[in-house]
Amino acid sequence: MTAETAPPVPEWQPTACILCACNCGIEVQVAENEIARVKGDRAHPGSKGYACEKAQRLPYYQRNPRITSPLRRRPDGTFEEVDWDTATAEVAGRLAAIRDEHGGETIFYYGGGGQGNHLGGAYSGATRSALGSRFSSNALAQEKTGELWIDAHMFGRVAHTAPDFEHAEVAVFVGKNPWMSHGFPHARPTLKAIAGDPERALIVIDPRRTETAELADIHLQVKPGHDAHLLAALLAILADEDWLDRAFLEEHAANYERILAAVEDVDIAAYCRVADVPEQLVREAARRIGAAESVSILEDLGIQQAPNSTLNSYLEKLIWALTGNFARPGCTNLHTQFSPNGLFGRSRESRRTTPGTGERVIGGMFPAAAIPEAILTDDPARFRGAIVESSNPVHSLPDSQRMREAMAALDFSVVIDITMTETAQCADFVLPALTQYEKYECTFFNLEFPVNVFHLRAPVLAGPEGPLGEPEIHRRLVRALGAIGDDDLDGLREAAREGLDAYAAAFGARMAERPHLLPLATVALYETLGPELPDGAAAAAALWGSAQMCAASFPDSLRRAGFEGDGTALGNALFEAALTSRHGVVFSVDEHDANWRWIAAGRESGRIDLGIDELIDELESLDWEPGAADPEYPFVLSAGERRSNTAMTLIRDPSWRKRDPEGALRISTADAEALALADGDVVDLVTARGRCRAPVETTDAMRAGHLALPNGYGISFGAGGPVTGVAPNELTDGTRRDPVAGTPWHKHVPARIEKVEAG
Ligand SMILES: Nc1nc2c(c(=O)[nH]1)N[C@H]1C(S)=C(S)[C@@H](COP(=O)(O)OP(=O)(O)OC[C@H]3O[C@@H](n4cnc5c(=O)[nH]c(N)nc54)[C@H](O)[C@@H]3O)O[C@H]1N2
Ligand SMILES: Nc1nc2c(c(=O)[nH]1)N[C@H]1C(S)=C(S)[C@@H](COP(=O)(O)OP(=O)(O)OC[C@H]3O[C@@H](n4cnc5c(=O)[nH]c(N)nc54)[C@H](O)[C@@H]3O)O[C@H]1N2
Ligand code: SF4
Ligand SMILES: [Mo]
Repeated sequence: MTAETAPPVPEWQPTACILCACNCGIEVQVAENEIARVKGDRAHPGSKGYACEKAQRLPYYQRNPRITSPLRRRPDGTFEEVDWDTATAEVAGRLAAIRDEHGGETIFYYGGGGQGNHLGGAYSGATRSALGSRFSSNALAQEKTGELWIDAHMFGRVAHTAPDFEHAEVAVFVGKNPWMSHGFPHARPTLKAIAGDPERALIVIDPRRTETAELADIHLQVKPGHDAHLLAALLAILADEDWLDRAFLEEHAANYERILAAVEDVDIAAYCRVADVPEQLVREAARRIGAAESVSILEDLGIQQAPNSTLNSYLEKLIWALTGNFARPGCTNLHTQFSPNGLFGRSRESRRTTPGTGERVIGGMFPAAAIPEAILTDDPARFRGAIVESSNPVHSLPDSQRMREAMAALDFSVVIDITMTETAQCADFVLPALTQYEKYECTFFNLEFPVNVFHLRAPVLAGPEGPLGEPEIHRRLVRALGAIGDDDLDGLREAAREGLDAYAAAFGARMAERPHLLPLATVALYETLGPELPDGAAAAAALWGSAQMCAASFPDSLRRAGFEGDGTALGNALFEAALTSRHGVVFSVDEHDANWRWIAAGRESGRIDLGIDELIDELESLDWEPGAADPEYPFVLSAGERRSNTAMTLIRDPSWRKRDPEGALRISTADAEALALADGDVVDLVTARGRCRAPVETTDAMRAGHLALPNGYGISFGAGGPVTGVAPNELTDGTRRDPVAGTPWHKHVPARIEKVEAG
């Protein structure tokens, strides 16, 4: 082929990986409207070229079987296609009827974004407000609400922390396997650097010898569900051997007397024994932490979805707090946020409680595991309508069977998704959305310190006819609900044409004049500023409000990142940079002193509050066997382990997995021998809520008595298509959950195994 006839080499286009919350910057080459090649984006200021192997499999996300028309359920249970005008009018009408008869608070909202798509969720606030809906939730209320509740208690207003493993002398992971699940930038190179440096140490607390534990200097192979004992013993040793930073506590902490006394009362030997970890090894870990110049700690699902989960988070945070590993390089730090609602800034408990169960609502999030109970109850405030967006709760909430019953008991439900999910199959209406490579998108998981990054992605593929972006879906619903009047937005578009300064003035004045528009602001921005944004970026209009909020909350941090101006001008500068930086933009840079200013801004004393009486009570009355042993179910099952071939339910084509297509049940070599099981043998896994069949993988990395099933399996490839592997929540029980935050014990499911005889 000559140079003239060779097809042009497609250019590399910047975007991001959406398969975990790291959202590494990537570049893709597109051929025939498909992602053909993927590589890490060196120009991305956060990930700087890093991407793991999963990013290579993103084309499979794009190949999910698509819904291309709104679908309405017929009386016989099947779906029929309807046009958008019919769909919008009927969905708005059905939800409005529930609101008018029972009150908007009986309509709940679930989701609003997966790992990388939070822009749609920003617009959903307008729809919810138009309906008077007050309860919402998402996956965070199955994992992080306990931790967020403690953060809010400790810090007050700016209340979410970032570890700094890049600079930490000692890194500790509690119920977290970052080699597989990531969770912080450059996870694998950072872990290797720590493991390879004799001056630094890696400590892992996990019942399984995970890929991360393989690299560790110290692995505390705790008995499942006994982290509270282990962490309490570790704290007791730190106190007993005088490793606490008393000067730090004196200067910066409050209310630590009672928790210190409780920790000092712990019987170290007995607690190590019940956690089944040698006391000497726990002492070694405590000494390594105590002697270190800097320590960073990260907890995750292994304790957040297990007995005592909120107490575990409290004890985990006390490790760095009592040793003064805060507000310094290599330690825990607070961080800025660029998001529409201060995602983690409002993590306090609200005065609302859940209908039916009366539980806490933390950070505005309804305890996800309690949703079926809040539907299947006689409480007059019970949920009757649901909007589910970018989430698959029938698959991801505990007890799928009960969630299906709950969906069927609703007066009306609508699902907004790209594909026919398990949840969509239970809905009354399904609205098709564009994928994250066909529209403008962004993530609000910007959770880093001292440098924080925001990335607006532009579409790289053309979407099919039919699906819409979520901002447009919400605009139509809000308009159909009549929440924005004909003259409400008059003149704003003209102001936008004059520039952002004129727009800021006009928009501010309109909101002050008509405060009922404030909760509808994202849709108002989309309709007035949106059309004036370059390159069809109307969906990014809501970010103008986020940028203003970010500038108002963190002006010094933005200035250090190079943004200039005061008031709305500073926000405008950030917005323009976010809009035009295709590889992501550094929006804030901080010094470690900022931590103390942020605490002082929300709390006069400027101190970290370490006393949480409710959890100290729980510690003082800790059971030896949390989660109650039942002889009928002698094993503890971790239902939903992260492996290199899992990505929640983002990819449905089973052929994306080159290994382990069925999702093996991991079992210890000792248990396998006792049950005469070999690799590949098929077993029935039985719990109080279900029975599932899976092949086994025997391994000496598991503790005896512990089993693990992967997450993300057990979904169909297209509605009615084949289902591969076990859906973990066919086995779990939503009533087994944390008393403080309601987080379900997915990692601690009592189970038994029955061997399936060949043939
Ligand atoms: N490859 C991949 N990566 C992902 C995801 C994915 O689906 N696939 N999902 C993303 C999401 S949504 C999240 S929230 C994160 C989760 O990331 P992780 O929390 O790291 O993931 P898990 O594998 O579910 O659980 C972590 C560890 O908890 C351990 N564990 C089980 N029981 C106990 C216990 O009683 N005590 C202790 N200490 N540990 C226990 C397990 O052995 C496991 O190694 O991963 C993200 N990254
Ligand atoms: N047993 C057990 N259960 C668990 C866990 C466990 O470890 N064990 N882990 C829990 C955790 S930590 C999490 S985070 C949750 C995850 O559970 P969910 O929050 O339900 O998240 P996903 O499975 O990622 O579902 C994302 C949905 O978004 C859709 N989607 C993708 N892109 C778009 C888009 O651009 N627009 C729209 N509208 N939709 C889109 C996908 O098709 C998919 O249906 O599961 C929880 N459930
Ligand atoms: S670490 Fe997460 S975001 Fe980064 S490439 Fe891997 S799966 Fe994608
Ligand atoms: Mo998660």
